[in-house]
Amino acid sequence: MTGQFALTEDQLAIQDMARRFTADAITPFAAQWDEDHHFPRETIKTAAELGFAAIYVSEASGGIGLGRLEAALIMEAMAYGCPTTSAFISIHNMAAWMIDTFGGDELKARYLPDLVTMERFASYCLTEPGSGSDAAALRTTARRDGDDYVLNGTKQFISGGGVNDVYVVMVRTGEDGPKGISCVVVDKDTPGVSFGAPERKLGWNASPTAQVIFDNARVPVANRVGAEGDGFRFAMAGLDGGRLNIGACSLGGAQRCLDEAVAYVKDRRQFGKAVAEFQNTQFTLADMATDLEAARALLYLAAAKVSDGAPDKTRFSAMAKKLATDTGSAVVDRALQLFGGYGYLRDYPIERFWRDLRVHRILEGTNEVMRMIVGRDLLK
Ligand code: FAD
Ligand code: 2MC
Repeated sequence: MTGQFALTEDQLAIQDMARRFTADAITPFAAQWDEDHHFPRETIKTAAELGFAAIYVSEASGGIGLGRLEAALIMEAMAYGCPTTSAFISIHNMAAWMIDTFGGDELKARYLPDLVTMERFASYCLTEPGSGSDAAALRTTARRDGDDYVLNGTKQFISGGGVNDVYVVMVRTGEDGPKGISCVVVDKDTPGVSFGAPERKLGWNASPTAQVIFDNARVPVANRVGAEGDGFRFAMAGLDGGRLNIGACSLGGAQRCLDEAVAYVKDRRQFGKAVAEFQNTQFTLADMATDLEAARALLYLAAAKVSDGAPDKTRFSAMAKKLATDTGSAVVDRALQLFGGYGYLRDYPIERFWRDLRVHRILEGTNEVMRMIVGRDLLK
């Protein structure tokens, strides 16, 4: 990258720091975390020491106050070792950013000091059993009773459900549709809050996923983020950044598999020569690298737009999430093919990335929803 497309010295430094952290603390252990379904709490807390728990939380609130491109660089670097862990940290960042950006001073003072250090971990709770893509149809209610809200309902597929300490929850306080939704912060130990069994998944094994269930859970009105009725807008604004990060996690994971494939085909011999010498191999690698760079370029542009608050930021975030996650899966799949049967074995990292990246096309808005967002914006 040169000229206007070059990363700055500061961006290169943060990327280098994230890469070194990944090489030391994530890459050597990620396969075992996947195998054991181990949630690497201590490693994630170490990331917080580098500021990675509050990348775009303001410095006034204890964050490192960086932009979305810097966040993407960090997520991409950590996903080179483990996309699941990187995405887990992204979700915490999204929740912390929502409190910092839309919360009042008292709420921020109560929650952010522990979130920026990851003394406490945060989840983002939008999805419900009956409302996934149609998120504005959510039915978890928060009924006002004096100085409290009383919450009833179930959140589905919550990353960190049951292990995290703080839940940023979208609830219905008013009419049907997006305008009746508010956002409240709920502590894990609130009476009436319980969790479903950990979901058994294809991938993302290092990241626990569970239902979060509210049964007459009393939450102080003071825990509301911003005004009543603004919760859906906050949730969507959070996802503008979250989707960039998920895209970046796909890029990082796919880059790892491309690098592994380049090394493998030089070493593996068939028909008396290295697999790298077949033109099919060279063309496949060329396509993988080209597609990855194209997706990366769009993602970095979208990240700059979200940082700048550009009018088309939501459309660009959706386009970048779709392209990066589709491309990431396709690149990893081609890497697996180049490994032949060995790519299918757990002895090599490719199959783990194949499983982990698959869900990026579904969560934080399916890629069909991303196309809906883009299409609507083009036609409005
Ligand atoms: P559905 O909405 O039922 O979709 C089913 C299919 O229909 C999809 O292919 C979808 O694209 C398609 N479809 C739906 N509507 C349309 C349409 N209008 N046009 C065309 N196609 C359409 N959620 C959270 O809130 N917090 C989390 O931390 C979280 N973590 C997750 C972790 C994992 C491992 C997983 C699997 C999910 C997680 N989710 C989380 C939920 C995730 O965001 C949803 O699964 C996702 O938004 C899709 O919702 P759904 O599963 O209900 O699918
Ligand atoms: N930023 C700010 N406001 C936004 C926004 C954004 N990015 N997107 C929408 N809004 C506002 C919008 O302006 C409107 O307000 P107003 O009427 O005042 O103008 C309001 O929100 C409603 O928006 P829509 O009319 O677009 O709502 P609709 O219900 O038609 O569709 C859709 C919204 C489909 C885009 C949304 O439901 C969606 O993103 N669905 C996918 C759900 C999803 O992404 N879930 C992810 C869960 S988290 C996860 O998976 C994790 C792993 C953490």
